[in-house]
Order: sequence, then structure tokens, then C-alpha cells
Amino acid sequence: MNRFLEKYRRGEKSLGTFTHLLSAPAVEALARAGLDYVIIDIEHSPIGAEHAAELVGVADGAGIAPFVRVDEMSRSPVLKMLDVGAAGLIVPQLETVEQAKQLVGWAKFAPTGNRGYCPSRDGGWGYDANYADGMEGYMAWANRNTLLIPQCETAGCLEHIEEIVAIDGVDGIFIGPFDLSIALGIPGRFGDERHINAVERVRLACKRAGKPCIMFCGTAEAAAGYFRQGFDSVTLSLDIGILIEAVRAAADTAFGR
Ligand code: 3PY
Ligand code: MG
Repeated sequence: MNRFLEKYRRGEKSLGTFTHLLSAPAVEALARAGLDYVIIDIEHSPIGAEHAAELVGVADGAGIAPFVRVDEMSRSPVLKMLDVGAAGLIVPQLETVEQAKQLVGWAKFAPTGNRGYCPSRDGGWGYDANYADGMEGYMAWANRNTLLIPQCETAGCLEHIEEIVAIDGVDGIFIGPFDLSIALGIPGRFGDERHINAVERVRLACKRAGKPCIMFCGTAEAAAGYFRQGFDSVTLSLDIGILIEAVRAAADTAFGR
């Protein structure tokens, strides 16, 4: 179940958020609210591999595509999160073309890469429908349907973005606007034309490569603007941030502020 991918293939836009709440019911609530995907954030929250695996299962059961943002570029987190059933991996702080190729090696089965194999949860340990055509069929299914999405948020990645997004096995790009602004020497200044131009360069590189581009932002108004700009998907805030905003707005209304 990867509603992000189904929508992208139909030319429709999708919306997700990060989860930092360390909570299975919070993930279920995001599914009930109608989001297309949730990114379980190992990089910037205390969530570890075991907790992430649980939340992947919860998201899957609730009908919201489970993405995971890993915390480092190494074989173990990439393989582990794919094996537990992540529908997509977001990989932060990518700097070089070589790193992107190495990621493909870990995340994609042969012939695209050299992902290691064991019957695992993402194929129901060999008993899911994606094994209908045997092991090779499952491998091809996984290569097509589990997404490897590096973040563009460093100067190196931006400089080589056209080459990186064109790599076979890189399935799209996720823009990290905060780190990108730091890399450009203009922290948090999203209205600066250097930031605007960088973001548009990444979007166009993805479009030319025929791959999805995901933008992160903090408000629904900004999300609407990025959809108008032509982004395929927007990741809106963190679940904990949305909760704070909603409670503050409710309190303001209650107190007539
Ligand atoms: C960034 O803005 O740097 C991000 O990684 C968003 O989570
Ligand atoms: Mg970042």
C-alpha cells in the first residue's frame, strides 16, 4: 500500500507529515485524517529502529504509506528499514554522486543494486502477494515499489542534482529547505531569491528525470503555494507541530483572543 506512489503515477499530488510523537495512535490518527504518507523520523527524533519497525506496521495496517527517514548513510539502517516494510526511505545530508550510487547499491536488488536478501516483513516473509511470481518477482516488485529518496539539502547535492536524480534506482528527491538554507549561507530565509532559485532548480531536475519531488514546509498556506508551483508532493510540518498549532488555535478561539 503506497498511496504516494499510486497518486504520483496517476499525476495526482500527495500530502504527508513527519511523526515525532513516538505514538502508534498518532500514526493511526494521521491515516484517519486522510494523509497519504507519514515519515517516521529516525534522524531528528528519539525513534530507533525497533520503534520505527512497529510504527511501519501500524501505518501499513491503517492505510497510510510508511516512509522512514534514516539517521545515517550506511548499509544497516537502509536495509533494516526496507526489510521491515518501509514504503520509502528518505536519506538526509547526501553530498555526492558517489554516495547516491552507494545508496542504490544497498537499497535495490540486482540488477539495479546489490541489496542483501532474506525473507522479511516487506514480503510477508515470503507469503505475501508480492511473492506470487517467486523470489525474482518479489525482487522486481521491491525495486519498483519501495522508494529511495535522498534529500537535497547540501551544497554538494544541489551542485550535482541533475546527475543525482538521473541515477537508476534514485526514485525522487526530498528538499530539506532548512538545511539547504544553511548550506546557502541564508538560514531560514526562504524568501531569498537564492533559496527560491535552488528549490526551483531541484524541482525542475526531478521533472526532467520523470521522478517525484517532495517539498517540506511548515504551514498549510506554504504547502498550497508549493502545490501551485508544481510540486508533486508536500510534507507538511511534524505531527507534534500540527498538534501545538491546533491546540493554540482552539485555545485562542475559546478565550476569544
Ligand atoms: C530540512 O529542512 O532541512 C529538513 O530536513 C526537513 O525535515
Ligand atoms: Mg534537514
